[in-house]
Amino acid sequence: MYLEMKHRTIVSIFLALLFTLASSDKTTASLTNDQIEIKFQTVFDLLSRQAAENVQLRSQIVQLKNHIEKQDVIIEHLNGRLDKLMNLNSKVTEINIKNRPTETISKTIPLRTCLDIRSSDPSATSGYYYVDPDGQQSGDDPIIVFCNMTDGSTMVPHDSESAIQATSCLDPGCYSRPIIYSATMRQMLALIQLSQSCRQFIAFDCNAVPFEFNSVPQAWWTDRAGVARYHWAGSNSSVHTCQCGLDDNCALTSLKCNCDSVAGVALRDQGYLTNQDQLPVAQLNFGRTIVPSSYGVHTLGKFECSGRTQVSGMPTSCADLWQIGNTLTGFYTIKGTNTIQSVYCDFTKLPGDQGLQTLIGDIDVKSSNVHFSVQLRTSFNSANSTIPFERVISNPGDGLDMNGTYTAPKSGAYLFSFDSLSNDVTTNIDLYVNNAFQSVSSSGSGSGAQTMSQSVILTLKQGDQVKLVLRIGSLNSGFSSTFNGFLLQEQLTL
Ligand SMILES: [Ca+2]
Repeated sequence: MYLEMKHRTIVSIFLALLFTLASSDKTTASLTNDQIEIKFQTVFDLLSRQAAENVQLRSQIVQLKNHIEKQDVIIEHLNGRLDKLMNLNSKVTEINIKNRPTETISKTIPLRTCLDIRSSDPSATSGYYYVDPDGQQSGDDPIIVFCNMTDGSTMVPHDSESAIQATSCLDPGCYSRPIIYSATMRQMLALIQLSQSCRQFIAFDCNAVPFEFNSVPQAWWTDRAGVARYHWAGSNSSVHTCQCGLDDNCALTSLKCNCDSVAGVALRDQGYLTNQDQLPVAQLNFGRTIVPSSYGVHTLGKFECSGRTQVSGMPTSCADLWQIGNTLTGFYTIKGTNTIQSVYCDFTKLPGDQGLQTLIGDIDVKSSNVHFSVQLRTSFNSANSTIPFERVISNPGDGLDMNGTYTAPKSGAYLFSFDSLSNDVTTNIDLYVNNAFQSVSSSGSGSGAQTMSQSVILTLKQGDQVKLVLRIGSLNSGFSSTFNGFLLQEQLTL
């Protein structure tokens, strides 16, 4: 369009010039033939240059068309690759679903660890599964992990498992690589709580790229709390070391890592980080990779946990209840010290978190019915003798024998009370526990019968014996003396 307009403009100028020359007698008359020829020549030169320019522009248009066609081919190729990637992604998803055990598909209730899956289905094969370490219907959504069914370990994938070369830079830790896991930190913390041990493999292929140079750290990894760590194997975070340092077989015996030798040859450090108070690795930092021939390539394994913490015996805390599968917040019963306790468990928290457990109190639980109530039928005045209570109102378990001695069937706190009617003499009744004096009930020496009573709470062990002894005086007949006792709170043997 632009060319066409330009061409038309030139032609119009040419025609206007001809018209001017032809129509103006004065102009025609005033111009010589030579002058006219020069003007015509100028116009023809202008047209010739314009024609050449048109040819050049047409060539550029052709080039642009070719370029656009090439771009279309590239776009078509990229669309094809995108389709392939999408197909691959859908196949991976399909494989993951197929690898899930039947029960998780049919019930959509993922188990908590791979070990749990293997326990529920010993034929389950290694692959990707959904698990929910912090419990179903609680906390975070289920996560997808790789289950190694050989040992039942649960392996959490992340975005930095392949070998990745650190980009070149000079300063310590100038290269930084945050690790993005397929699970939330809460789910990984729950997995740690459920597991006997956790670890993470890390390898560094190096050529003149040290972890530490002239005692200055050049590289570190960051733990889950954001703390920089300088050990590359084991669990001891107080030292800078690699596996060869732990094994005492590094390239230079004076150093603790092969790569720290800064030799111009390919070296490798690798090992497992095992401190589960620090794992998983949250970030990697390397530096001093600026030398043209140097390189550092890191490889970080999945975060893997194995084994299952066990709760032996009865649960004694909300943490125990969580370990054995309770994950819904609410009131629960746990074993206390010789008692049964009611607690409130807030399972939005994990074991180790503040506020997981709130003690409500002891629950009044007795392992059996323990009480007695007996009466004296006849008058009794044998000094320093155990008072026999012949009439038994209640005595489950036969704790009180016919001689008047009560043997505690359970350990715990007991309430004893006795009420008597003395004859008109001074009367003292002593209470003994295992033949040791504990308390006395007395009546004065006034005329006529007098009432006397006492109550006492005693903590007894199973088998302790309690009896009432008439020290002096006389007790009235006719069921006017009563001896009662019952177990207030049992010291449970759990
Ligand atoms: Ca959950």
